[in-house]
Amino acid sequence: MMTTPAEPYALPAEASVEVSAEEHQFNELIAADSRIEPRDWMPEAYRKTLVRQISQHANSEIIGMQPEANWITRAPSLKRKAILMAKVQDEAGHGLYLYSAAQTLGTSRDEMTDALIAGKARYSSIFNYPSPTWADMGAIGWLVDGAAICNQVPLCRASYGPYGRAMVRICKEESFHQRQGFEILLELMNGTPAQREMAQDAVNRWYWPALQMFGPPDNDSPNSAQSMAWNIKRFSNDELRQRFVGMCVPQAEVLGVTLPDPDLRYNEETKQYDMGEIDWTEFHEVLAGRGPANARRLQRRREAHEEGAWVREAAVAYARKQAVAATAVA
Ligand code: FAQ
Repeated sequence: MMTTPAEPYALPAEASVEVSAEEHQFNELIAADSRIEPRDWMPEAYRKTLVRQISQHANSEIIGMQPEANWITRAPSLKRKAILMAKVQDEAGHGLYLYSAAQTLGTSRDEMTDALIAGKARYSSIFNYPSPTWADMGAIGWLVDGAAICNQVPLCRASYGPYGRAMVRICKEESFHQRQGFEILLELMNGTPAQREMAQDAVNRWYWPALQMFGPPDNDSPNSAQSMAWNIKRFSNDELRQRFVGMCVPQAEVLGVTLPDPDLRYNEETKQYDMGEIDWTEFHEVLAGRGPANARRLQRRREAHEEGAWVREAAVAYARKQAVAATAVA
């Protein structure tokens, strides 16, 4: 047993706490900004935080397929349809990498799926908004994937190895998603007055929910401090939100759209954009299940799960058959 003078997570300054050798090693790895792997010992609270964040993230990717899947059959051209299908399939893949990363922490995919379809698990607030027009495909790609990249690039350096490595691939694909959304909006903004109006309307509806994706303000974010001390999160919710707004402004100028915040202005002193008040009441309503599309999203997820039961059964039967065949050969 030994004592550690500098713990990576908050302890009273004068506390002298006995920690086990394995906990000491964990602390050293975090302090050295190294990776924690599934074989390594980790505090239960670290494991729990990761399962919480990674499973919510996986759920978001899976539920996040719905607003765009809504437009696959109605995409305005074959090319647009092919691109949109590829994007929605990418989101399914992201969900799978993330569920796999969470499984390395000892939580089964079935547990995570059951919690999601029972309405007990979180997923990102952003996917509880409807996508009534084609321009929503542009706004989702530009703003939602844009916010996702801003939030997720730092997660490529998350201290938990399987999560950080999954994020590297996810971020590459999200970059393509963001560009395709930007390009849809650009084409609409170069189109007819009705198309320009449709693009602006979509930006108006998605801008504020996209800012809410970064989570509550820092002074109301119970998990941030500990997650940052453990090198899971690298920046606070407000820092990333601010960075995102700074990225959106010049891109909105290129597009010719107006960001729907009358208080948005550059502050020469801080060298950042001051922004208007975010509607946190709306955010909490959506988190409580009372957003515009929460019920519909969960209902669809449940149906898809039930409709896919035969595929799971067939896969299990096939695996059994393969195992029997392998034993027979051996
Ligand atoms: N929605 O203490 P904090 C995507 C919850 S993927 C719902 O600040 P934390 C790709 C939070 O869980 C989008 N809940 O929490 C795509 C916590 O509740 P809990 C998903 C939210 O974890 C694009 C409570 O509030 N991305 O878009 C939200 O330190 C297009 C207190 O919050 C990720 O999941 C929210 N917006 O920070 C797919 C990224 N914000 O668990 C398809 C990874 C907060 O205590 C189409 N996650 N909450 O009951 C993260 O970076 C973090 O978990 C945050 C929240 C930043 C989301």
